[in-house]
Amino acid sequence: MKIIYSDAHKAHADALEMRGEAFVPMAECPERMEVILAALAQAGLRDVEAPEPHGLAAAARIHDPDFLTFLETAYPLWEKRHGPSRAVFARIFGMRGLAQKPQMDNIDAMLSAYTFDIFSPFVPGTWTAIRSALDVTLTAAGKVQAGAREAFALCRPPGHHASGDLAGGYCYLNNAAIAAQMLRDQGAARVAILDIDYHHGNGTQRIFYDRDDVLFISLHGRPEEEYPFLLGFAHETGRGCGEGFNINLPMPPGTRIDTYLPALQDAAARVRAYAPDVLVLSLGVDTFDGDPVGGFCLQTPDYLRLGQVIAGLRLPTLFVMEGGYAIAPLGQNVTNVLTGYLQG
Ligand code: SP5
Ligand code: ZN
Repeated sequence: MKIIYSDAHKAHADALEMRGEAFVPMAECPERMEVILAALAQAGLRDVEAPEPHGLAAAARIHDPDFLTFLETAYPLWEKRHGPSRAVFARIFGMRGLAQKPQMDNIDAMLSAYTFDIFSPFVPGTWTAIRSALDVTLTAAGKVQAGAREAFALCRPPGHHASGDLAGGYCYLNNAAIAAQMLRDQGAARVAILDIDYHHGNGTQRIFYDRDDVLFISLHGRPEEEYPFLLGFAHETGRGCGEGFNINLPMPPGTRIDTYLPALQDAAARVRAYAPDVLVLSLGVDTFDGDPVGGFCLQTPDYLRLGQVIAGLRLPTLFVMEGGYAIAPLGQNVTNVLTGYLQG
């Protein structure tokens, strides 16, 4: 399995997030990639390649041009106006229904317009890391497009909470969505995105909600009690010609493999019925028992079974890294999905 990876993500580091009433180091940290790489190598998955540099054209197919400018200029604009900061984020959020465009030199207004929570902070290296995740994802997508059976985009920051013009939930660019669109643009008639991160992929859902050429299926913690709260309900099934092509499979807190696996098999059956040319797998392992940000109870060996179900689809598969924050077992959990897939 080709693994695409770049060290450039390390520039997005030392940020803070709110946990309870305190600011703590962000769970979405550079060490995540280190432990994943180490566990992959241990398992013999050593075919690691650097990404090719890509421009922003593929990202612009999904994201608003002013939003891209915002991501690039957020930290420097903040520093110019307010001085250095450990974690730049909004104090005020967009006011519903006004649809005001921010002035693109007013960082306070831009943060209000282009973020939906305080979990996507900007530090000096954030844009560098965002670009590297884009390059990693597009390079891996290119391998699949060129005929590879599978490829793994080992990237951060993750992407599935980000939509066309909103960052949030550790996410800035929606890597998986950009890859899916790129695969469509390069000739795939239908693309399925299967999102197994613990959190609902609200950004990806929103991006493809009105479309029937990209099927989106998400397994996640119920929005009644879990982030992002406002989206991810089972009754959200798509709109217009996209009706029936958005599938949410929410599950209760404490969900174990005996509940999870049938839901995943259900999802796999829906993917099979759709008969896509290619599968994009939003790979989060924050479903792990003991993940500091998640609320499910999957165990390390369970991830082999997840990989086997995905393999059973026999589709060209692009794995794109999303969440997973329990550092010690993270590497093995990710590796098990991939080895389960390779054995399946
Ligand atoms: C990509 C990804 O996994 N993003 C997750 C963003 C979640 N951020 C919100 C964190 C809310 C903290 N809830 C703590 C629950 C402890 N069980
Ligand atoms: Zn997550």
